[in-house]
Amino acid sequence: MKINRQYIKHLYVKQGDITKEETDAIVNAANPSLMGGGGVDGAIHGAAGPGLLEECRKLGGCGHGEARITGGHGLKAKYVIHTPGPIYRYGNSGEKEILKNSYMNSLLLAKKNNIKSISFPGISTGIYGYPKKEACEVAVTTALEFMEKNDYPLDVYFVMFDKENYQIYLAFIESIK
Ligand code: AR6
Repeated sequence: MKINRQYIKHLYVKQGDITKEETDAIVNAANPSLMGGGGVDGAIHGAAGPGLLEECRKLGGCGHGEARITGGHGLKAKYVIHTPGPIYRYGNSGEKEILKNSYMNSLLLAKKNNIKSISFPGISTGIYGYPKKEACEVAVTTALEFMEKNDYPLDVYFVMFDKENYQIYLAFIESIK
């Protein structure tokens, strides 16, 4: 795995509730309907209020690994980027590629909208069942690859709800420094 160390200083790891973040954008681990759900999706819609669902309804859905952007409505973040990650089965159905696409497409949308700071949850590591350590490696390496390829060093916050994920991110980033 090739690591681009130059951009590691733009990565931050936090433990907490992503709906409280004040970055320009927060990312929602959505499902393809974009009509809300459980987990972080439910928390984001709950905190943003009904205007978010109304805006999402007009988008007409989103494939796994793709991303869509809306306003933040009642959130502190100006934007929400919605991306359905892969549903993890046995790891041999393209899950890694789809997860990478979720991070890459979210970051490309961030660049397109001049977003300078973004918060990600651990996409697919809840209800969708992706193994946490493997998901962390995809998240971190894709963020670094994005910054290098696009020469767009935005601040990327990984906001982990659970302690296990938080510690996995801290350890992985430390290990690649
Ligand atoms: N802030 C940050 N992270 C959170 C929060 C929060 N408030 N709440 C949960 N997490 P999940 P998925 C973490 O299940 O696996 C929804 O129903 C959680 O601990 O929310 O991508 C959608 O509509 C976990 O590490 O998303 C889809 O149907 C991570 O967020 C499906 O779940 C992702 O867990 C998507 O499943």
